[in-house]
Amino acid sequence: TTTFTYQFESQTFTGNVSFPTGVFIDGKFSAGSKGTTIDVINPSTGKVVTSIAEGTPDDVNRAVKAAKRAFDESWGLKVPGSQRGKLLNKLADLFEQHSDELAALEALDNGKTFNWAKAADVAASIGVLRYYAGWADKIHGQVIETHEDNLAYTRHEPFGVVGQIIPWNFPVMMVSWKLGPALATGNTVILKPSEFTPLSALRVCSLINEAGFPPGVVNVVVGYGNTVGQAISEHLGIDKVAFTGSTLVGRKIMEAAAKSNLKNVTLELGGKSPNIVLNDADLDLAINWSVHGIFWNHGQTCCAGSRIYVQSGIYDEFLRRFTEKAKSLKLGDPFAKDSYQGPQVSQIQFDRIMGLVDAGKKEGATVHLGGERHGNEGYWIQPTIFTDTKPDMRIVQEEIFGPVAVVIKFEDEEDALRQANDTLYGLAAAVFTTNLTKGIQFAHKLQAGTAWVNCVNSLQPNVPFGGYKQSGVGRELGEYALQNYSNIKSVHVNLGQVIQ
Ligand code: TXE
Repeated sequence: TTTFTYQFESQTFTGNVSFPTGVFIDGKFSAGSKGTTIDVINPSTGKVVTSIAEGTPDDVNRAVKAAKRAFDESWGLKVPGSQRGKLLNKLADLFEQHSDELAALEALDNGKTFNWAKAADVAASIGVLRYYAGWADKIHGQVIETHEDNLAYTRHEPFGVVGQIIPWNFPVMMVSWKLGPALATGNTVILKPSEFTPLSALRVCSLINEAGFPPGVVNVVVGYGNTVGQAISEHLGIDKVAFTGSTLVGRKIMEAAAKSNLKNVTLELGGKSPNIVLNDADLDLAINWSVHGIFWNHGQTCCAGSRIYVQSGIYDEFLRRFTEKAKSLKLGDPFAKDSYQGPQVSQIQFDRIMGLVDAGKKEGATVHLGGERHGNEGYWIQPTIFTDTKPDMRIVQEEIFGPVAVVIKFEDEEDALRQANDTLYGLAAAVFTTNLTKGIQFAHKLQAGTAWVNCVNSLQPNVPFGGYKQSGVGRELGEYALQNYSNIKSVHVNLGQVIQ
């Protein structure tokens, strides 16, 4: 096992972070079964910051054994919900104590700014862990009245061992979204962080031990998607898999689950969220939120408002002021106080985004702002705005997952709704209007799992989040997420019915 040590300096945090890395199984760190490593790259510079152990399908097998043993002996329904809640709260306390470190690790291997990582990602993670800590002793079934000679009731039982595969855009937040409901309901976990952003999840492993979770309750195996991710999806000893990532990989996971043991699958996938601004919108509000919607987290947000439909009466003014605001966003060192935008996460994502920007140019859209790389090292991209698009252009249909907006003029509200819903995706949608009745009518007609009126990106631990159409299956957050992690058992007890 190795230790990662790094000296961070930012306006709000200066310190040494040092923690063991490796494959985390049964409460211990070790090398992966092949003894190989994965380089962790700082996307601001493109340089390697450390190497961590590469997990393998053999390591997944080991983790499944540990998780199964933990489930049978020291977790699941063996442990009262109040105790599971206590440990989740302890973990939240430790997240709080180490929030600077966790935010610094996000800035280092993801490239998001330290300040946002701390104020949004880490703070939201703490909120989610506490929310599910509160649920842990409030999970129960129902007594169902049938007839006098029968007692019927349901139990909400954990699945057992669950696999969780998470992406790189919100590394630590996805750890909390996944662990919170899975542990509250009594499951044990094998978590696979993204190979691009493993550091915060590896730091969390030590916090899990410190919180006092029994060994094997949480196991973390960092590895590649087509090895470790695939092994989790098809493992016969894993009873459920939860995934956040691309629609392409979500499909593979569902297929692997179908071909193996028909494990329960929940998916949180991509999006191409529409953001509709009506003539009567409060323009300051609409512009500020719209900028946040697409440029926050460098556009690497599954619910990013990447298609902005603006009604003709305000189109010119909206575009002018939206562009001014986008221009004013400061690209810079993720650890600097005034930086808003850092680099994209990886060379692969940089190339994918620039490929789509080029497709937009070739297909005849106008580059109204940006459209080029920023600087000459790392994976930085200028905030980019396209206009004069056509509905079938790739930049209008495909998830770009970068700081790239398309701004589209419309006349008629029905037409805006039709265009907004003309997508394979259905994760989120927003509408800006001062007419609340109209806002609510739009919210009801938009085909999306989340509809925002006069805001975007609003997520709360107690409000469910998930996709319509090809944006996903199942819901995370809120009480609804507990269903993702519970098997419902019906019990019938005969109280005197006689059969001849
Ligand atoms: O995601 P992948 P990528 C979208 C976004 C982005 C695109 C590609 O559009 O441009 O996906 O990103 C693991 N079996 N989103 O390629 O591959 C992988 O190791 C099992 C939206 O990085 O889906 C990682 O842990 N697992 C999204 C996780 O899947 C596999 C967030 C996500 O990576 C696997 C990220 C396999 N065969 C990207 N292949 C969102 N919903 O927020 C890969 N993985």
